[in-house]
This record gives sequence, C-alpha cells and structure tokens, in this order.
Amino acid sequence: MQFPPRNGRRALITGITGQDGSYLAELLLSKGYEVWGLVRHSSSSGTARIDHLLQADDERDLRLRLRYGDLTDGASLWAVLEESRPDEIYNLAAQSHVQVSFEMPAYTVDVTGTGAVRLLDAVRKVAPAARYYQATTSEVFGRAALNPQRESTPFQPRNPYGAAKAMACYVTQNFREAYGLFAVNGILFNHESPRRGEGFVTRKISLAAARIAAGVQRRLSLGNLDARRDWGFAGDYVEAMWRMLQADAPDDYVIATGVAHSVRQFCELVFAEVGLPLTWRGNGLSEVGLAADGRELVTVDADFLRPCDVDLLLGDASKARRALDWQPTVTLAELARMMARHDLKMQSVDNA
Ligand code: NDP
Ligand code: GDR
Repeated sequence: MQFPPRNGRRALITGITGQDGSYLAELLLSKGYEVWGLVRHSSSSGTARIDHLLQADDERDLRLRLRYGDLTDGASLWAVLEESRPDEIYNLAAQSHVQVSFEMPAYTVDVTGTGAVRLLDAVRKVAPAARYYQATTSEVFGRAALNPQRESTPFQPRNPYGAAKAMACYVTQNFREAYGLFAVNGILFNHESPRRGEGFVTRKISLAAARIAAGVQRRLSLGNLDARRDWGFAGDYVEAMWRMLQADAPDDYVIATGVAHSVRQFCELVFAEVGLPLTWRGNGLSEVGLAADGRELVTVDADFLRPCDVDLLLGDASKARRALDWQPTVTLAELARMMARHDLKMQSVDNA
C-alpha cells in the first residue's frame, strides 16, 4: 500500500505528562512541530515534567497546547482529534505500572488496552490519514522461551499490564491491515531517566541512594534482586518513536540496547556513584546490601515481590538499526550516573 508523503508538522501526544511524553514533546518542539497534549484532570497539577515548556504566559511556547481528556472517555478523544487535526498521534498514555496492574487489573485493561482501542477507533473515523504510534512493551513477551526477543517472538504476557498491551498491539496491527491506517507498534524495552516515575525500580534506587548519602533515609527495601532487564535511556527511545512515524511504510519494531543487567547490578552502580559501594550477604529474603562500615543499606521485603515476575527481558533491535538507522547512545553505567547525580543534586537543593 502507498502512503502519502510526510509533510505535516502537528502532533498529538497522549501521556504527555509522563516520562516519555515529556521527552517526546521536547523532541517534536525542537523539530518545529505544533504539539497537542492530552492530560488528565487532577486536583493537583500533574505537569511537573513539562512545566519548563509551559512557563509564564508571555514566555511560553505557544506551539504546545494541552487539552483535558482520558483514555477511558471516548468523547474526549474524539474532541481532541477534531480540534487538533494531527498529522502524527503518539499514544503513550497508560496505567503503566506492572505491580499496580495486579492490584487493579480491570482498570489497567480499560485504560491500557481498551483505551488504545477507543483511540484507534476515533482515529479511524476522525483522522484516518494521521500516522499513529502505539506504545507497546517488552512485557508482551513475558515468559519468553527464547533470548533475545525480537518482533517475531511469540507473546506470553505474565501480568494484566502485559496482557492489556498485547491487546492494544494486536488491534493496532488489525487496524493497519483492515483499514489501511499508518499505525505502528514500538515494542520498547525498559527505558529510564531522571524523570522516571518514583515507583519504578531504577528511580526508586537512585532516589534512595541519594537520600541515604545525604543522611535523610536509612535503607532501601526492594523485591526481586535477580530480575534482569534491558535498560536504556528514555531520550534515545523517543527518537525511535519519531523515526517509526517517518518511515515509508508502517511496521512494528523492537527497541532495546541488547544488554541485560540485574536489579542487584543496578544497585551496585548507583550506590557506588553516590560514594557507598555495596557488598552483598545472605540470599533470598535475607539478602542485604552492606556499606563499607557494615550498615545494611539494601534489604529485601516480600511486599515488593510480584505474584509472578518476569525474570529476564533482553531485546534484539537489529531491525530498527537496519530500517530506522536507530541505536542507543547511553550505556547502563552512564544512565546510573545520570540518575544518581540528578537525585543527589535534588537532595542538595532540598536541604539548602
Ligand atoms: P508513565 O507512567 O511515566 O506515563 C504514563 C502517562 O499516561 C502519564 O502522562 C499519565 O498521566 C497518562 N495516563 C495514565 N492514565 C491515563 C488515562 N486514563 N487517560 C489519559 N492519560 C493517562 O509512562 P512512561 O512515560 O514511562 O511510558 C510511556 C508509555 O510507554 C506507556 O504507555 C508505557 O506503558 C509504555 N512503555 C514504557 C516503557 C518504559 O520503560 N518507560 C517501556 C515500554 C512501554 P498522569 O501524569 O496524569 O498520571
Ligand atoms: P517493569 O519495571 O515491571 O519492568 O515495567 P519496574 O522498574 O517496575 O520493575 C523492573 C524489575 O525490578 C523488580 N523489582 C522491583 N520493581 C519495583 N517497581 N519496585 C521494587 O521495589 C522492586 N524490586 C525489584 C521487578 O520485580 C521487575 O522484575 C516497566 C514499566 O515502565 C512498564 O510500563 C514497561 O512496559 C516495562 O518497564 C518495559
């Protein structure tokens, strides 16, 4: 199928207040786009990650416009599509926390799975020429029998979040095939940054290490230290999203670094960066990470263990490297340093 050439420069981002949404908004604005963002209403402001783009009225970037809406409210999706008439749509909104998806499975499926279907259905009817990006995830692979995982690896999600994302992925593919939409799935492996939500393990570790180094927290409790993930830098991954929508034809791509590390290894990198190198003693629930002076800085708490966890996710992004000329630029050690330094600086500002 032939798709019209890309010349439009108006984008709609759902999930613009999240980690990826904030980096993507910066990227698109820097490329000259007009950016529309869908935000949920909240009793307190939820725009901390994009406040630097919103500033005071006389200084703010007028190419960034926010509209209230919610993936659970189809009418708000129609309204924002009709008003913004986007050339590109990035569906990044989701209930994105795996542990929360065990506690709120029906809600997670409604937002993360059915929400994507609501948006796709509205796109098909209101903006069928727009290019659509669906944020899919390595969690769709779940208990994968083969490593590394690539686009052809069968889906075996192990939690409600992964199952909801698999549904969103399948419907994106289905609408591409059935209605000729330019709709793509980015199957992204874990990506982190100083803007990462505080409930995800890398940020939980960098924040705690900084607070412990500053003397305002005593220890960090974690769950599965053996879990291994393919962690990259979020700034690199939003570049891949954009490249997928500039391609000649719609397709699905794995985005990953191709290197996996354990939660334990990430702790070691971050604590060393804040001047507290760790050694480990014990195992299972009794394992502890010790400072050089013998203080127990990291402990294991059963509350943070999941009903079932994904032990290892490792991606093969060679298709994206070939077709999109994309590759990661930040190593895990650099990422750990970036996050630790940011959170140490936050401590010194807080304590000033
Ligand atoms: P975040 O959790 O940081 O951001 C999620 C965004 O979705 C927030 O802006 C949030 O708004 C918004 N949101 C949540 N529920 C709704 C709703 N019902 N209606 C409208 N908006 C909603 O996620 P990330 O930025 O890390 O990830 C972006 C996307 O990529 C997500 O879909 C995630 O599942 C997926 N993904 C992420 C990976 C990662 O490693 N970061 C890897 C693979 C996929 P609010 O600020 O109000 O909460
Ligand atoms: P994940 O990220 O579930 O991979 O989902 P998270 O950082 O939450 O967990 C990664 C691994 O660390 C283990 N772990 C802990 N996790 C958290 N959150 N808190 C802890 O205390 C803890 N201790 C150990 C987990 O068990 C897991 O194995 C993220 C999200 O961004 C998804 O939206 C995205 O789709 C996937 O990454 C790819």
